[in-house]
Amino acid sequence: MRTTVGIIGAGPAGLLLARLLHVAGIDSVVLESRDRAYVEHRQRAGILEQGTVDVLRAAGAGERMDREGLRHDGIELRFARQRHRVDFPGLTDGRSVLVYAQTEVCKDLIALQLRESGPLLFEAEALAVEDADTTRPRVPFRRDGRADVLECDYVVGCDGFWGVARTAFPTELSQAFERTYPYGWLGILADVAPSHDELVYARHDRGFALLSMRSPQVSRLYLQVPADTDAADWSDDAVWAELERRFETTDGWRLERGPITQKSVTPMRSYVHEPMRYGRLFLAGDAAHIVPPTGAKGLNLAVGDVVTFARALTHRTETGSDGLLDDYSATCLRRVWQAERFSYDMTTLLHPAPDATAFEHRLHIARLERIAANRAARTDLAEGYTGFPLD
Ligand code: RFL
Ligand code: PHB
Repeated sequence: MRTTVGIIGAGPAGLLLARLLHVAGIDSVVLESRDRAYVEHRQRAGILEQGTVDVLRAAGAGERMDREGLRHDGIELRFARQRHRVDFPGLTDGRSVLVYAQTEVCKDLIALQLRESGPLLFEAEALAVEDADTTRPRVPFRRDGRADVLECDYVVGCDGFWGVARTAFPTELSQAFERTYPYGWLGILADVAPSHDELVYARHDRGFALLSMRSPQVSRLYLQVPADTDAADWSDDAVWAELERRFETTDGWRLERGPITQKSVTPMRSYVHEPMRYGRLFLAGDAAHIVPPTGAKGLNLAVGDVVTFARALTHRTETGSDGLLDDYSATCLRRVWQAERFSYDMTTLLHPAPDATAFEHRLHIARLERIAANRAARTDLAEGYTGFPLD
């Protein structure tokens, strides 16, 4: 098999990249190790920044998103049993975010790709990236028990944190920056209307809690838990009781319970691999960087990377210049590090760490009080949450 751009991975990064290249008249082949149902039902992110929404719409993938997505103009911060709203449009010249799940983004992009664009091969596992530093990189892969090779002009590794693309970088050229957190999130899906019409981020002495949603009928909720927690150790009743404690307010706000349909634990990690390019191999999305989910940035960062790559390759096709491809890593990393900083700040602000001193705990409360009381502090949060510009 031969193509211009070999794309490893059909998560949001790989799927959107294939679509953007198709729109630009550049052919690609997507290799995905899992089956279609798995990719379409993997529960992950829920918040799209304005810039992500604009990109999906311009790529022709916005029809259902525009119908079913829920526009949110703010979030609520909750601490010391008090509620504090952060209004996005008023603080950011009109920006907002959209609640539209990653599962739905993937379903829309897969349907488009299979209907209109180039090959998308499920259950096709890339085994390596070879000859990345030449003009003819190759991706050996296995499908239906058979070995095959995808020959490309460029390879984009969109294969997530556990993928193979990153391992093709020579170790002497690679640098990894990493932090793990001593806690994770226990996430549930529940068949009950969200108890609030905006997301609620709560800091409580017992730990962080987040109220989010998938639709007007389905709630998504998270609890901070120790990093090694097994979701099976939490009964449904225990989850609801703990959520009630952490969301409790002085004004009688109530959390509605409902049947829990899914329960799992997500670890928390910050990670950046530099550089994001080696020869004709480019990394995009979680393959290159991970953020803890508190800032809702993971999916949005992946979108930024593939937009940057598609623009750079289109520029080369139109002008013959490699300039933007050469700048790819530096361009992406500027935005990545802003998102890393924001996600780290949101995480440490809202999660009481088991090893934190009483002094540090009080500092975090003071930071929250500053955000509640001061417009400049709130503006900084609103700008970060609604998204850092692509350029
Ligand atoms: P993905 O979505 O991980 O997709 C990578 C794809 O590559 C495939 N793959 C391979 N295919 C072929 N050959 C190989 N050798 C391959 N190795 C892997 C995988 O099967 C997969 O389909 O990465 P992408 O596209 O970069 O997208 C990034 C986002 O998925 C990610 O940033 C966010 O979902 C992060 N994230 C969350 N972000 C939020 O903003 N809010 C959340 O609540 C949230 N929850 C999560 C998350 C990430 C998680 N991970 C990665 C474990 C929960 C989890 C569990
Ligand atoms: C989600 O809805 O899954 C979600 C929302 C906001 C976050 C993280 C996860 O910060």
